[in-house]
Amino acid sequence: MTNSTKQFPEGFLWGGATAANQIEGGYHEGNKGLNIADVLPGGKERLRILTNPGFDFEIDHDKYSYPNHEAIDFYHRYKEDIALFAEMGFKAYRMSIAWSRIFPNGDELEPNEEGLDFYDRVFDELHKHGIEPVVTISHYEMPLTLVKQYGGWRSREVVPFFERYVKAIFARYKDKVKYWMTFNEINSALHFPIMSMGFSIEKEEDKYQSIFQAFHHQFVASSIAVKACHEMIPDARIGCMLLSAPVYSYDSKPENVMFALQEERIFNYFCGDVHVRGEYPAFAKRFFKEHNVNLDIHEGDLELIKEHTVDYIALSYYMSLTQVKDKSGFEITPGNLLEGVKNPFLKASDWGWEIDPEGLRITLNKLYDRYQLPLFVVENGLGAYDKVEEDGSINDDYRIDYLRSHIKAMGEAIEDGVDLMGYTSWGCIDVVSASTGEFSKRYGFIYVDKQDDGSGTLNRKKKKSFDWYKEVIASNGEKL
Ligand code: BGP
Repeated sequence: MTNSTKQFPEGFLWGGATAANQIEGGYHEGNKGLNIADVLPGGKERLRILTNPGFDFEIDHDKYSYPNHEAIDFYHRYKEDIALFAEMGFKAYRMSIAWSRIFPNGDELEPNEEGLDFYDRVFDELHKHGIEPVVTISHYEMPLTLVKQYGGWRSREVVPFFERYVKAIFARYKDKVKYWMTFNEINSALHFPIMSMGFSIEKEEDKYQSIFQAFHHQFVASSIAVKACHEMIPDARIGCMLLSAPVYSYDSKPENVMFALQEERIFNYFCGDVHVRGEYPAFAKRFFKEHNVNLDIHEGDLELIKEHTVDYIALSYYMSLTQVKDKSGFEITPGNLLEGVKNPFLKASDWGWEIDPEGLRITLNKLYDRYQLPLFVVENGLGAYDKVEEDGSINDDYRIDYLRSHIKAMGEAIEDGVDLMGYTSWGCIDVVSASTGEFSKRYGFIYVDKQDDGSGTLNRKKKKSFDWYKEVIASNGEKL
């Protein structure tokens, strides 16, 4: 099907996205230290850990498998993978740096040269192919020492360690990386703080106090990073990264509409407001009061946050959420560990994530109305089971349909007036799933022969969507 509306601007950053912990493997190579992802088992056990207290952060090979340890071995195969990205015509590749490769325990004084060297080689390879690196500074991979000894982002002591880390990577890569973002899906911590904040909630009554105090530490850390980036790499841009899911009211009953608005404000806008406007939003006051949140704010924090706000907003978008104040009698959807009620107008993926391209247009419009800052869709995609046919082909038309409809929605948003910088679809090559630790939940244009039981050759194979996306990029979004 052809669509020739010329909606996407010249220089639009088409590409794909991954994260170090889900792709690299080599978990103890190059002097890397352990990070939080290294101790997360695969399968059902992971889901239990992400949503329940009492995880001890120890590796137990007799009991569990650890899919992130080898992942898809990008650590050794990055040249082959980047060549495939280049073949698709990627303009940009979003990736993350594993903090624990640069500071293995997180609290050392000097960075690890082998870790720095690895990313030098990756960035050089990308530039060789004319691909712009877009780098997440922290994507679910906090050094384990900071988790175990300090309590993750709950502790203020982590802030100077993060500062040392960001300054080390800015100094080293200032000529190679011009697009940065701080914390992946920072707001996801409201639902599963382990991955991004490095702690689990032990007592339900402490939940909001610990999460919002940790947010405060991350906001301070983010402003330190923004300040350092602007000073050290004046021609770079640095953004925040938000998990975005518009929240619909199930019906027009005013109490449900208000409930959906509250959910949307706390989940979608709270972090964005602080990152972009440099202030805690007005609605936080009542929320904090009602949830017994008393923030420990140090002198100078609020000024720092106000002065060093982000240059753009990066976002992930997979699905929308539908809410009703009283959920009894409603069917619940388990999307991305976020809980909503079933939307009768939407179909869902095999993992219950409701597919809603119009929701992407709505999200982009809402974010742009609110912030008037450039937006960058840095994650979007369909997790699906892929079948390798006897002739070796993988006909992932369902993925093409999903991506096509979401790219169309972005085109509409651009026509609506939204300033959109680019699109890097999630898991451009199959990766370990963050929420389930499975390999069989695949997103890629490139299939990786790695199975849930850990078997497989790790060979790469192009799916049908590979050639489709190549055309999309070559036509700057016109041929869908
Ligand atoms: C986001 C994360 C990614 C990624 C993606 C898909 O929440 O930033 O790391 O994994 O979701 O999620 P999943 O792997 O659980 O399907």
